[in-house]
Amino acid sequence: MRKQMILVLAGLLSLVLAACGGQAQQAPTTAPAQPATTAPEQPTAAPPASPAPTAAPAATSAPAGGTPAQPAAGGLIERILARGTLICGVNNNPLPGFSSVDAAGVRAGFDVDFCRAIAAALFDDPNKVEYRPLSAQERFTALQTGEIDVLIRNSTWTLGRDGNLGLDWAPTTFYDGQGMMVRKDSGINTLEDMNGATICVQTGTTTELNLADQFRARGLTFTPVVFPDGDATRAAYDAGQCDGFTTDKSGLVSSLTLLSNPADHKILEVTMSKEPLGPAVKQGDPQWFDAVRWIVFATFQAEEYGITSKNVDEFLKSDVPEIRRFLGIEGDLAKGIGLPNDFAVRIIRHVGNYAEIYDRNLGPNTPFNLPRGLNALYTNGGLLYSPPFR
Ligand SMILES: N[C@@H](CCC(=O)N[C@@H](CS)C(=O)NCC(=O)O)C(=O)O
Repeated sequence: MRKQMILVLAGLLSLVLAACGGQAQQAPTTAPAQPATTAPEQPTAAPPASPAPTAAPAATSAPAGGTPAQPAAGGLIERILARGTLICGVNNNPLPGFSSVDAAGVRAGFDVDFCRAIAAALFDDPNKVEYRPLSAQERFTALQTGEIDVLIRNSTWTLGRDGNLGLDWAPTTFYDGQGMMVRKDSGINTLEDMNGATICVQTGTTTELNLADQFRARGLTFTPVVFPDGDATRAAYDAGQCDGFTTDKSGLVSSLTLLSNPADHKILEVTMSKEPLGPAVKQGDPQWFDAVRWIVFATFQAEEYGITSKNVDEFLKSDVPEIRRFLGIEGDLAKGIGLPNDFAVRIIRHVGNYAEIYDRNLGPNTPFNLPRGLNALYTNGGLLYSPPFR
C-alpha cells in the first residue's frame, strides 16, 4: 500500500516537473491516459489518441493553383479535414493581444490568428477553428493525448519539452524573454534591488525555473509566491501580495492592461531568458508538422514579398516565377505537405501576412504598441526568415 502511494506520488511529481520544463522524463508513450479536463468552448469528439504516422505521398505532376490537398492516409490532416474544424489549444486566461475573448464572445489575438491561419490553409475558412482553452499545466498533456491538433498558447520551445514530452515546435512566431514587473514607487530598478523580495510567479511555466536560476546566479534571495494560473498570479501582485510579478515580457505587457492602475507599474529593462514562442504539435505525424511549419513560413514570406490581404489579387497576376510558385499559380509544391497548392493565398487573404497579424494585435494602433525588435524580418534586422518556397 505504502509502495503504491510512493509510486503515485512519484508519478505526479514527474508530471508536474515535466510540465514545468524540468528534468522529469516523460516519453510520449507514457503520456497520461486522461485528456486535459478543460471543457471545450464548442464540444467536439476528440480525435483518436495515436495518429498513425504515414509517409507523405510521392510527388506526381498535378495541375497548378487550387490543387486539392494530398493528405497522408490516416494522418492528422486527413482527420482534421474529415472533422471539418481544427482544434487549437489556446490560453485559458485572457492574455490581451495574444488570446482573449471579447464581449461578443469572439476570440482574437496574435496566437489566435495563427490558429486561424492554419484553418484558412486547410479549409479556406479561418473560422473553422474550435478553441480549446488550456492552462499552463494542461497544455502539453492535451497535445500528447490528441485532444488538440496544435497548441498555440504562448508556449516556449525548449529542449526538454521538445524531447522529453514528445512534441515538435513549428518556427517561432514571437521571440520573447522573461521580464519583471514592479511598482513604480518601489524604488526597484534592477534585479539586484530585489534581494529578499517576494515574487508572484505561475507554476507549469519556464518562468518559475528561470527565476530561480537568475536569482541564484546573481547571489540574490527571493520568496516565490506561486499560483497555478495566470489570473491568480496577476491578481495577487495587483493586490500587493508580492514586490514583483514575473513572466514573459509579452505576458507582462498584456497583463499591465488588466491591472487596476496600470500607470503605477513598470517593467524592468532586464531580460532573464530566451522565450521563443510558437505553435507546437505532437511528434509522430511528419506531414502535419511540415504543414504547420510552412503555414508559419508563408506568413513571413508574404511579408518579405510585400503581399498583403489587400493586394494579394494583384500579385496573383504576377509573372515573376518565384511569386507564382509561392502563390501556387505554378508548380505543385504544397502537395507533399498535404496542403492545397494555394495555401499561402488562403492565409494571406483571410488572415494576412506576418506584419498584418503583428500590427493588428500588437502594433502601433493597439494598446501594446510593441516594437518588432527580434520579431522583424531578417531583412530588417530581426530573426524572421523563411526557407525558399521552391
Ligand atoms: N512561455 C512560458 C510561459 C507561458 C505562460 O503560461 N505564461 C503565463 C503568464 S503570461 C500564462 O499564460 N498564464 C495564463 C494561465 O496559465 O492561466 C512557458 O511556455 O512556460
